[in-house]
Amino acid sequence: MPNASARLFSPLSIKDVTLRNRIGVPPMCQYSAIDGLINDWHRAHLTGLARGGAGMVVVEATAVAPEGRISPGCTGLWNDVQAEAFGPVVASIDKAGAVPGIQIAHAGRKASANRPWEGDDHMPEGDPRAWPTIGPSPVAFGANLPRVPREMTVEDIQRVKSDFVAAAIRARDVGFRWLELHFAHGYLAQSFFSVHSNQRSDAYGGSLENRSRFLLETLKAVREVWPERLPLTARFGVIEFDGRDEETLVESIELARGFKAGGLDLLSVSIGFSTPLAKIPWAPAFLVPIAGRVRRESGLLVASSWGIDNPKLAEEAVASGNLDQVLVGRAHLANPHWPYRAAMELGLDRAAWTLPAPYAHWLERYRS
Ligand code: 8CM
Repeated sequence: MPNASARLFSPLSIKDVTLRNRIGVPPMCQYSAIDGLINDWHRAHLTGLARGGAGMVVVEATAVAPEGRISPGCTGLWNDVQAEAFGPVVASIDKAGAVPGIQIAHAGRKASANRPWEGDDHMPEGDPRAWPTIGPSPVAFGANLPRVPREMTVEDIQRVKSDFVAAAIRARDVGFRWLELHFAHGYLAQSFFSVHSNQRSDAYGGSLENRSRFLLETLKAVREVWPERLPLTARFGVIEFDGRDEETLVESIELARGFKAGGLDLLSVSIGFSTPLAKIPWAPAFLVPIAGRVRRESGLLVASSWGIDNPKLAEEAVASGNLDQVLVGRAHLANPHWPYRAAMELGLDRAAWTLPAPYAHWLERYRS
């Protein structure tokens, strides 16, 4: 008997937004923008993913300030010209039946790097394309990212928070219906939370409460401008795999409860990437049980990713109650029609005509 009731293909409603299934495309940097402007490469890429059937497509880490870009090729949302360039991208994702989302980000001490195919390392300080980096403390990440950031003043902290707010307003006004705050992967927000990068002795460092402050204040400020009826989410690294994992997880779950109280609608559970010394136990879907624990102990809806390229693992992650949404990244690069393949593998090939909905539903949209 075909499994005609796969949980992976059940809709997910959050406030006024309904995703046609539990498959999401997480933000994936293309390093192909000039001056932060999104272009036709991104539009073709993101539209392809949207028409492939995912319920949601999130635009790559988009910088809230020029110095917050990971590389010179990152997209930005720090001015109105950039915002305007997003218009056709949003319309195109939307028309293909996926909910258009965007991740807004500040790369902190990991900013000012070469693109992956240029070395994925910090541009040398004398490089005319490089810019000075900032962070909670003057501590470098190390390894390929050796540059020491300038310690942020409280004025810097206020400015970056208002940069997040301004970017959220632009994202709202250009029609995005899903906003993700990049609080993960060792970038600025995660670096406030992590003891690997935060050695401050003021209100933004030290205790769990203080290390959480930048993240909770940014969430609160963005929540005030992001429409109440639209999902506000964050990606956050709940664990580092640095040998103090239980302690970090307990702290992360406490922060996740704070996120929930602060109006977050869903947490994208990821890895901290705060130290090059981490020993990450890569394996298919290895983060799913950890995300499930965060879900149970925080009461938040959760999504997660990492090595979920097998449809049966994706289905199991939802059916087991560990994830509300499965983020399929690299497998989507390999096959933008991954949801269709998943439907076939899960025995839903008949239903597939209506379910990743794209094919019928998408044509319906193009008829007008
Ligand atoms: C690139 C940019 C931003 C991110 C990223 C990457 C690559 C891998 C990853 O996260 O895990 O958050």
